[in-house]
Amino acid sequence: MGLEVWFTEDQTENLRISCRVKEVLFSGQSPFQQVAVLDTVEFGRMLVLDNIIQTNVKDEFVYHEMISHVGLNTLPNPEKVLVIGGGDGGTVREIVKHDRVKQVVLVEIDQMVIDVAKKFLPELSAGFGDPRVQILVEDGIKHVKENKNAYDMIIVDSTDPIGPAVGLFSEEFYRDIYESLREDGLFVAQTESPFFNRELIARITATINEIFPVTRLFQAVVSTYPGGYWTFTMGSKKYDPLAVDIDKLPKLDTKWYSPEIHRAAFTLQPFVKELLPR
Ligand code: AG3
Repeated sequence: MGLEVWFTEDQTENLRISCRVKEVLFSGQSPFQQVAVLDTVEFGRMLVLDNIIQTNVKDEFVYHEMISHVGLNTLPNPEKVLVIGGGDGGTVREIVKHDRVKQVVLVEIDQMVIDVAKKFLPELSAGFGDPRVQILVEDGIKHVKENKNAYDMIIVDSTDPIGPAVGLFSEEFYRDIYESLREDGLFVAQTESPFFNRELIARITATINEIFPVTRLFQAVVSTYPGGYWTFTMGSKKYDPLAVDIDKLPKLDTKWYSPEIHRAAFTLQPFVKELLPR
């Protein structure tokens, strides 16, 4: 038997996930974080930031489809879309599947993430070549502050609420997002695990509920994230994702999202429901 090399993420102080590694394709320190691309036996190529699994070519479709299509299909006319974070490109790849989208702005703080995605994760970064896509390497918090009434949809495709991403989970940021959206806009953020981040989800949904007329929590299964069960939170100024006529949704080439899933993703188990504001 050959040499065994394993990568381990500490998902909590008391829980770890390990993946057998075939090869370390890239490892480098950016001004913001440790950036690595691993070729793993189980999940194929995997992006790891500060030793936290971000995405991999095997299960990435779940997260990227859900963070994009649920919101896009809630809006009648999502012309201009902003992605904050998401430097791997998976979210942009899903957004450009919609003909109604005329412009996508990706604001990623770390150039190194974009570079390694282009080089090692072409399946994800493919959308960067679409002529509607503009990439800005800057701070997303600053960008929303400086661009008022500018977007139909904003997607917060962030890392966990530690280090550089803390501000992307703050009340001030959600208020700036509200201002950065057009009058009938909405936003979707990844909001962690209902097993391990219960206070966070309760706080976020309560905060968004104070700022936006419509607050919705939805879920999907992401096998490499803590608990394997993940949430997304939507704040909307006008449109309710549950009021969408799912029989009229556009046909999309997807592997997780579907009209039925658009509806079903909002069906929450009691232990998740109890996190929502009453
Ligand atoms: N964003 C990371 C979600 C959080 C994963 N957390 C964890 N593994 N502890 C994913 C970025 C993909 N575009």
